[in-house]
Amino acid sequence: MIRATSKGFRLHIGFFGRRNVGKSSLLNAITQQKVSIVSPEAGTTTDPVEKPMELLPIGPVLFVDTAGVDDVGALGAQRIEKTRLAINRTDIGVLVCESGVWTDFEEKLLAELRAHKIPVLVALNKTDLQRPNTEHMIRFEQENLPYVKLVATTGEGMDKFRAKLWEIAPAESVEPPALLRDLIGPNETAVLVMPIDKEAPKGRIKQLQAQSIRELLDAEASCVVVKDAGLQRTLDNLKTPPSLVVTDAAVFDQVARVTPDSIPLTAFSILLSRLKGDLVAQTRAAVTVDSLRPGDKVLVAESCTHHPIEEDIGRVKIPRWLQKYVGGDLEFTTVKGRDFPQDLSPYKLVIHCGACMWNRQEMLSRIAECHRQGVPITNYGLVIAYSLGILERALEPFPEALVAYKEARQEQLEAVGISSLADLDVIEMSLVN
Ligand SMILES: Nc1nc2c(ncn2[C@@H]2O[C@H](COP(=O)(O)OP(=O)(O)OP(=O)(O)O)[C@@H](O)[C@H]2O)c(=O)[nH]1
Ligand code: SF4
Ligand SMILES: [Mg+2]
Repeated sequence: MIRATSKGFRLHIGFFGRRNVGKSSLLNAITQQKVSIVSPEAGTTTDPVEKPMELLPIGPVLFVDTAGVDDVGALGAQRIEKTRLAINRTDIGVLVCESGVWTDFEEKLLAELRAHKIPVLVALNKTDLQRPNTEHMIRFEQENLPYVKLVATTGEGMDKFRAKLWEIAPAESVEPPALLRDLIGPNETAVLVMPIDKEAPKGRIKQLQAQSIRELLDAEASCVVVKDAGLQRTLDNLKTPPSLVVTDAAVFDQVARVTPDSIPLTAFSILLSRLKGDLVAQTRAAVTVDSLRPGDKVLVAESCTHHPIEEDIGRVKIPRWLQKYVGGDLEFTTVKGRDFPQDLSPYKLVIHCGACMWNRQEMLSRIAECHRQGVPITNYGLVIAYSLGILERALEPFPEALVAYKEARQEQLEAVGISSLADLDVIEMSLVN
């Protein structure tokens, strides 16, 4: 069974504003359902309320209604914090305000959304009670800030609201970037290696795997899906070698051993780094593994919560491979979902899962936060491939990342006094001999 579009592939549209301006009323008006509680009391919405919907012509979206940013008291501060976290995953920000009213709160929210490079639509609500202020509208026009006049309680202005959302929707939402369809041509074959371990969802395949199959079909390519144990037999049986092998990173080492060097090989999580994160930056971060020393702290972050299995990739396999590479014990901390430490200074490296459940904006926000604090952030597949000595191979399908990898390696070598990769080959050869 393949489920409906997961959250990670929906355009996230967040409603932000002061309390009582009509954010929840607007959510109910656009969805034509009573999704969020509405009341004249300020502070009705406490936790973000999410509603997935098919919004034509945009497609699958996720509306997120939030708590007002002018909330008060200790609880209020926690609610505001949750609203701030919602900004991290917002693709379009709807700044809801009462017609004719524009305070410091609206100004700061606008600055915050802009700082995140989020397209903003100002919703001037309650226009039945007060006319919009002309000066405000002149300012919006001068700043090219789109706005729309609404009465959320009656649904007035909703068509214009929908049209404006479509106007400012990022190009990516119209033509979603490729997971792997650009890596393979018509009539070619890709082999997808999917171990069915205890972590695999019961009776179905993961959304990411389903999307991979769909993209290969869209590319008029053939797709062979195998478990890791069946890979050798499959490769032996194929008359023409596949143009690409994509594996779950948990079995990267076995798959790399079985797949001939002439066949391009990568991992699902590396595809995810390109789709949801920043493959070049996360590749560079993988190389910083060389500066890890025994005793260093490493943060492993997963975007979703799942029950870890015995040979869990984040808790067991990555620590095992990485400690072997570093030659000593490292101190690992694992976090899940949105529980991410605010202070990253204790950590030398952050290793993130592919974030298949998240939209790109949320993963990019997390990467930006790590960069702001000067802590490198890489990804499961990249760090596994690096510690197994196969990252260069795994990056061959991605020329830009491959260049970044070689540059980063060169910089690392220079830092330890070896002038080129060729010199390193000579040193490694003489060590082997
Ligand atoms: N007259 C009028 N009242 C509105 C309009 N939109 C919302 N309201 C009313 O304003 C009050 C607050 O609406 P909500 O939708 O709960 O506002 P909110 O921004 O979600 O409020 P919090 O969850 O407390 O932050 C309710 O009494 C609504 O009926 C509108 O366009 N016109
Ligand atoms: S841990 Fe990350 S990559 Fe794995 S399923 Fe959860 S969100 Fe997706
Ligand atoms: Mg509300």
